[in-house]
Amino acid sequence: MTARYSIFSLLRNALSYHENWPAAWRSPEPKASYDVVIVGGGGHGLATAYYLAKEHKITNVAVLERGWLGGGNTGRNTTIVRSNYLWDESAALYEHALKLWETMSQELNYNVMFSQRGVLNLAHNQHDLRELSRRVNANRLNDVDSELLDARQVKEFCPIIDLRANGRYPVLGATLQRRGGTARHDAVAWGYARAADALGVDIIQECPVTGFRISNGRIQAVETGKGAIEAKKVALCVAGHTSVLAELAGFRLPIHSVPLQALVSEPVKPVIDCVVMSNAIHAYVSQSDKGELVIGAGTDKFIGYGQRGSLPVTEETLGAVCELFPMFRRMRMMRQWGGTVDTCPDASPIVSKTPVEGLYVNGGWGTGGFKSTPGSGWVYAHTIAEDRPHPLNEAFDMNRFVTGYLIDEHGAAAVAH
Ligand code: FAD
Ligand code: PYC
Repeated sequence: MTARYSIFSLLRNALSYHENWPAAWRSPEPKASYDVVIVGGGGHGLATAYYLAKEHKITNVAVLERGWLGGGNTGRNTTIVRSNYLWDESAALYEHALKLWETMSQELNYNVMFSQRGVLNLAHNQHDLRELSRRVNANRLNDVDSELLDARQVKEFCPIIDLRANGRYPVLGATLQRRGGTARHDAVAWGYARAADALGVDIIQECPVTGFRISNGRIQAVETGKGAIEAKKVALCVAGHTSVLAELAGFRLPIHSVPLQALVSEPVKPVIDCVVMSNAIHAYVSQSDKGELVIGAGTDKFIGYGQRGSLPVTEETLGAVCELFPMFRRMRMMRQWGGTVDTCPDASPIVSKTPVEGLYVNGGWGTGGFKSTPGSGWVYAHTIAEDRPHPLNEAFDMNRFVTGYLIDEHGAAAVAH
């Protein structure tokens, strides 16, 4: 910890009501031109900026965010981190990310509260059990820690689960990834922002990108609410709006955007010290350090860009959650919100060059991109710096929808896409 953030400075700022608290990053006016402009100031965009500066020594970089940092899905998700994906390509990418999570607080000198409390994925019928055991075997072949638990072991690991779940969702077993867990989502955005800023990256909020200047098939500049900004390279990182921005740049992506919602309860004493997910009932539960239950629901089944979800989805999720955890029945829900997730037909992301030279795309992470934040930024920075993918994201090229080499992760992607 530097002197600027020492215990004395914390005390001084507490006593002065934080009035002199130094800003964690600058807020410069945009320059006329940059080597790289990143569109979108969520975790992925900020991590990309950080790794461009740190790993590739490219520091003449701007991150343009239309609202505030982390105000998109980064600050709206339920913070589950794991790497237990089915296919080799995904396991390699998400496991790379998980390894970066394990050192992130030290790397950024910012406590992102990464807590490896273990993630359970429940099986409610024989089919679930077979699917999950296949995934456990595949994970182990890829050196991803993964265990198959029977019902008794599930109860030992998470005693408040009712295995009968009212007969509707009996628990027959589960997978467990012990290295999985949760993190504080906005701290991830702030940590990457502060570290990128310290390496010279300009972070510019309230700066929407409204168009692209393209000449002879090559990107020249972005048009923004603060005027045109020239750029040698432009990198899209606009979860929820990837297809909208791609269309502005003149190409189409097989992405559709849907609302996904979450809610938190009133805070209570610690009752659940792991993460429980169930694909069948589209619900996932953990408890935050403040004591709130963090509960995620399924997606709405229609395209929508409003950052909210519909009531029937919440009702269905809470009904099932109360059957799995009868002790939650009398708890009050305090807040509900939604995000817009952009999903690909194979429930895998796109991290790729595009038909426009110098323009790159990172999106389509759907309901599961928080866990990939460091890995995504790391491989995307490589792709931008070298103008070719890193081996870890080669398979996630947008051309897979032409070649047919899809990476079907519907089973591991958690919430139905
Ligand atoms: P964002 O944080 O959305 O950043 C994109 C940014 O681009 C936004 O800040 C937006 O304002 C900005 N932007 C958009 N258009 C423009 C423009 N024209 N100009 C400038 N800026 C623009 N994933 C998990 O791994 N685990 C989970 O538990 C999990 N739970 C989730 C629960 C919910 C309710 C939701 C909504 C998502 C969840 N996810 C989860 C998915 C995860 O949140 C996302 O995949 C991930 O945060 C995407 O990160 P990002 O940085 O790409 O996107
Ligand atoms: O990808 O693990 C996940 C997830 C959980 C809830 C939403 N996404």
